[in-house]
Amino acid sequence: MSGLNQTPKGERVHIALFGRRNAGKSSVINAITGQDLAVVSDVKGTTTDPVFKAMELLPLGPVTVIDTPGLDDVGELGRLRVEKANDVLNKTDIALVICDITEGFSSFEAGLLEQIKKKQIPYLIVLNQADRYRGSVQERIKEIAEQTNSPVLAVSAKTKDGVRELKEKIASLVPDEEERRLLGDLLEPGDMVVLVVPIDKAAPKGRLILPQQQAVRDILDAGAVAVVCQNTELKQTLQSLGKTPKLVVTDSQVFGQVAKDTPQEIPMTSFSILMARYKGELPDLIAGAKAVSRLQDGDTVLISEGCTHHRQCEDIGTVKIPKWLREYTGRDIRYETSSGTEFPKELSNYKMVIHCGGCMLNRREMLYRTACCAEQGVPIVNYGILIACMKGILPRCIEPFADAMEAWKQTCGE
Ligand SMILES: Nc1nc2c(ncn2[C@@H]2O[C@H](COP(=O)(O)OP(=O)(O)O)[C@@H](O)[C@H]2O)c(=O)[nH]1
Ligand SMILES: [Mg+2]
Repeated sequence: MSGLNQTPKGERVHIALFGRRNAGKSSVINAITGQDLAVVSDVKGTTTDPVFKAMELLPLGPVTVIDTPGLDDVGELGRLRVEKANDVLNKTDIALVICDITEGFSSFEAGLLEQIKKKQIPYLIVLNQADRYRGSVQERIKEIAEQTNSPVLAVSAKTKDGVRELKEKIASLVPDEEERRLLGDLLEPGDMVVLVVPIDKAAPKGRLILPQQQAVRDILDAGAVAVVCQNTELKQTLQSLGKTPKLVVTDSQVFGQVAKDTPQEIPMTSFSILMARYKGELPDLIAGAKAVSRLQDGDTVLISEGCTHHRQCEDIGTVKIPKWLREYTGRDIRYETSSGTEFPKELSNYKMVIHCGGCMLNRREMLYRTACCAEQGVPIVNYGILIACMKGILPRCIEPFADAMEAWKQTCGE
């Protein structure tokens, strides 16, 4: 269990359970994890907010299980719950639709299924409370599978019948995405990468932040060598290496100085550009950077951060970026902010969205946010790309990535 909390939330497969109140969603979670984590209640509608739980789910490994409130509630509270559950769908990798086997599949579940299918989320219909069913469970499975044209499984959260099969089925649903790497795909064994990590007031005490840790790990996984130094030591470090590094990766905040201190022939990029590529589509974000030069006085810009309690980004989003944008554009821009799992649905009032690197969000969520922006015609860019753009060094930072260079030439390079 000790390794459990060490897989960052943004890296875990997110499994969400949906269904009517009292179908047994919370009970099923308890049954598959073998732990009493979720609130089970005889009173309808106890769970009011989606509950996110990190856990080890064999044979799958570390996952985040999301217990959603019952969705069939009426009235104001019910509507709120439905909305929240829809938000959950935007970060769901695998959806389980839980129904009471006796009650079966109604138009309510059908509506839910439609949403899930529209978002192309792998899913499974789980008929729970099989211990209470009076007829043939096998017949019931067949009937509902035909009715829904979907994979169906029966379980009893109470007796644990079918629970092992359910866990195996969930594991088989994990999307087989090509494995994405932060930077390992750019490296050969034996390559050297210099990571520039400034230690300033904003740096957390006693540790490195997530993108830095992940970069070190990915370099090691590639059989390459990571050299970590502060920006103040970069020049000297490069001189003493005895070998030309394959890449220099720097924190965005010291971009300017690092670009100066890194000889032109050494490819250079930033942690946030690596993260943008890892979590989303780099070319889309590059295209978004162009919007900066079109900003006018009085325009509103949304600054969106993926984390709520990791304060290290705060100062960048609320203080530094507005200040730099003011200097760069000379415009009087208005800012609104969003943070955590909240992302506004209505974006048309914003001239652009400036997003953090998204190290706390999963790729599905980042792609969803990018798609929301695209749908409403609002350009989106992230911190690192914006900063590089304002400092005029964006082309250099994306040189290692052909598709991003192409997007740059097509849009920003005009
Ligand atoms: N007999 C039986 N009761 C169950 C089963 N699963 C859940 N329940 C009961 O159904 C009620 C609602 O369960 P709960 O997990 O809170 O449902 P939720 O609202 O979907 O999260 C509780 O009283 C549970 O004990 C099951 O497999 N068999
Ligand atoms: Mg519940």
